[in-house]
Order: sequence, then structure tokens, then C-alpha cells
Amino acid sequence: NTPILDLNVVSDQFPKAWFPRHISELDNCTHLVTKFEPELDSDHPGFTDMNYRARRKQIADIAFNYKQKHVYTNLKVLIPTHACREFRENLEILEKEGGYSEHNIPQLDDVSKFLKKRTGFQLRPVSGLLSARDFLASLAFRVFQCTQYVRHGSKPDHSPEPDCVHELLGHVPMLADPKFAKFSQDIGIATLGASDEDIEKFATLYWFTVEFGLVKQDGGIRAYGAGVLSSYGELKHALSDAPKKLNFNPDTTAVQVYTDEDLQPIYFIVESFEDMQQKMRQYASKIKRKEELRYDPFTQTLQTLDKV
Ligand code: NLE
Ligand code: FE2
Repeated sequence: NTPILDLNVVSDQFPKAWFPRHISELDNCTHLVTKFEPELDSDHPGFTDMNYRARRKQIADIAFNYKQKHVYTNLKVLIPTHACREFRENLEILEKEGGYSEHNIPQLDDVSKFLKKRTGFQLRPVSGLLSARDFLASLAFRVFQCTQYVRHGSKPDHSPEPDCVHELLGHVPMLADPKFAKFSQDIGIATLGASDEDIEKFATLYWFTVEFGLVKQDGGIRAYGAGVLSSYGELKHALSDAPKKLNFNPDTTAVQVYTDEDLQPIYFIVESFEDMQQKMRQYASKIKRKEELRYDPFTQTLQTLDKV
């Protein structure tokens, strides 16, 4: 009789059968031996030095909260049932060719080259939150401005501000879709030279589509907005019964008040990407502007179209 070895059962024969088998599993190896710490040991030279102890604690927290794969593996569980088709397909390609995996945060430049080949979009590093006018203007050139830092390790499932998780897992897969890339660029072009009031409306439309949009697909509702797709908490919330869901209509969506601090209380659903694109085009054509613009990819220039 050969005994069956179950690695998860702690027996006398195999007292600690589990051990890390991949570098990422070191996330589970965070048990500390508290012996010589300044907080606990009165003989420690730093015991009475409160500044030193506070600094030690800060440094220890960073190490403790370091999670290599938490966000990626959790999101991957929801994606099959919660993300739209275009997102799922492109994430798969990014895993094959773009260096995406739970063990690796790819470099901006590599992802930018990947996107450039697929849809002509390129990523550009940005130091913080840009004004809506500047951010949207860059889309006109198929340039997407990306933050570099990562969210704090103590709150991995939702971040109110963009970070590299949001850019890479939320935006990039959608920007790899040709139709969605065109849609994004069209919003950008529509904002050029617009009044502050119109910029505000376009920024709101962008918010409720590219950032937090939901789409009808395969008989259900799926997420395509990057702010939803990069947040485990928000992705669950968005498709639950908790928030209000309204039909996308540029005229009303453009003036909907929104919060950028927490989970969204309201989402807008589009019938399809084609429908969304067409409605946006109609909306943009009603905006007063001095000139009609077209982007020329050969020279990377915006050209004025002569009015007929
Ligand atoms: N809520 C998103 C996330 O946690 O990834 C970020 C939204 C940025 C607009
Ligand atoms: Fe975003």
C-alpha cells in the first residue's frame, strides 16, 4: 500500500506539505518571526526612539503589502463573465505577444510598440492627471497618455485615480481593437478647438463610455469601460443590481453628474459599439466649430477640410 500524498493535508508524516513552487507564491510567505523588533524588545537600541519605530513600521508595511499577482489573478476570474468580447480577445493576444501575465508588469514602451502595430495607438508617459482638454487632444493623434506609478498595495481592488494597472489592464486591451481605437480618436478630434463648456461635455461622455461604459452583448451586459475593467471591486459592482443603469444617449449622458472618488452609482449601456459610434458622430457634428478637421496619418498632422 502506497500512501496517497495530499499536499494540502497537514499530517505527522508530512507536517508542512505546502511550499512555494513558483516565485509568485512567495506572496504567501509573509509570516514574520517577531523577536528583535524595536517595538517589542526593550533592549533594542531603537525601543525609545519613536521616530525610528514609526519609520521601521512604514518600511515593514510596504514589504507586507507587496503583492505581485493579486490584481491580475483576481480580475482574471471575472473577465470571462464580465468583460466584453473585444476585451477578452485582446487580453489573450496580449498574454501571448505583449508580455502580459500575473508574474510580469510589461514596460510601457513594449506595450506601446505592440499597440502601434495593431491599431496605430501609442502610449506616452504622463506625470499625473492631465486636464481633460490636453488628454482628449492627444487621442486625436492616437496617443494615449499613461500614468507610471502603481496603486497602493493596501487597496488593490479599486483605485479612484488612474495607475499603471488601470492603463495596462483597462485601456490597452480596448485600444488594441481597431473600431474602438477609431472611436477614441474621433472623440479626440471632436474636442479640438471646442469651448470649455463643450470640453466638459466630451469629458463626461468619455467618462461614461471609454472609462465606465457597459455594452449589450451575447444576450447580457458586459463591461468595456477601462475604469470598470481594471478594478475587481468595480467590475463586480457594475454588473450587480446595486447601481443604476441608463441607456446611452449623448445629449443626456453629456450632462450627467458623476463622482470620481468611489464606485459609480450610475452607468450607461450602449446597444453596440456601432450604435455608440454613430450616436457620438451625430452628437459631435452638432457642436459649433470654426473648421472641420481630418487627421492625416502620413504626416501626423490635423488638416482643415474645405467646407463645400
Ligand atoms: N477604478 C479604476 C481602478 O481601480 O482601476 C481606476 C479609475 C480611473 C479613472
Ligand atoms: Fe482611464
